[in-house]
Amino acid sequence: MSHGLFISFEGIEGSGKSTQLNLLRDWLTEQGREVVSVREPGSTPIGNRIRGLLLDPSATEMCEHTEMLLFAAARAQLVRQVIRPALARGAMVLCDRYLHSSIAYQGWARSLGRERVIRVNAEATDGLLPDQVLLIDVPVPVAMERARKRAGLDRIEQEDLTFHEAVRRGYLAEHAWDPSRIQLIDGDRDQNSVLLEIIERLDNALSSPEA
Ligand code: T5A
Repeated sequence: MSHGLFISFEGIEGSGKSTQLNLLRDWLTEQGREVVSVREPGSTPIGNRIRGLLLDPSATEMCEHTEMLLFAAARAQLVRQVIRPALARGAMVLCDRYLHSSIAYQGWARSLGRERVIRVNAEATDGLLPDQVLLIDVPVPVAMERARKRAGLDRIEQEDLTFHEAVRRGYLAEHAWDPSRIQLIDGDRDQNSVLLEIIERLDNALSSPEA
């Protein structure tokens, strides 16, 4: 069975990961590759319903465990309905957030612990890990300034600076833990420079016979 390449984009809100995902998708499509792009939570009808609940600013009573399990539930659906079938036919899958968001946000910033989040998600994803994780890193004040320009903040965006700093520290700790899978990319530059670095970093993975 052929196996495509699975790449996730990670970073705090406003880091520019969705922008980079779209730029990379367009670049890969121009190269004639089949690209499937998805975002978390969401990208399936069930996942979108779970997304509505997770990001609803009025759902203030939601506890950390419920939050972790709802993200994992949306992921379980996405893996089985979209990601696995796409990889099985040899497509490239670009995912805007995946497991490492849960590790950074719920594991680190909500203090549930990385091991617990990894355990729960091993079941949800059936052990499917991205081949490469692109961590777009930007200082929190820069990212918040970018995010502020948009209308309305969702439930998680409304958290204070301390929370977002904890998320960023979590991501950087995960990079230190697994530097060959989690590529650290400086996102505090113009969009094209960031894209060029991403393409350079993916060079080996893109030229492997499986990609
Ligand atoms: N979450 C998610 C968890 O807690 N656990 C989980 O397991 C998962 C999967 C999802 C929320 O859920 C949380 C994390 C999130 O809080 P979302 O609505 O999907 O929320 O939002 P985000 O993924 O956070 O996406 P954002 O749009 O907020 O941030 P991005 O994707 O990092 O930023 P982007 O690309 O949209 O850019 C933001 C702005 O900056 C500009 C863009 O034009 C845009 O205006 N920009 C730049 N400006 C200057 N220089 C650059 N290099 C720029 N790049 C982009």
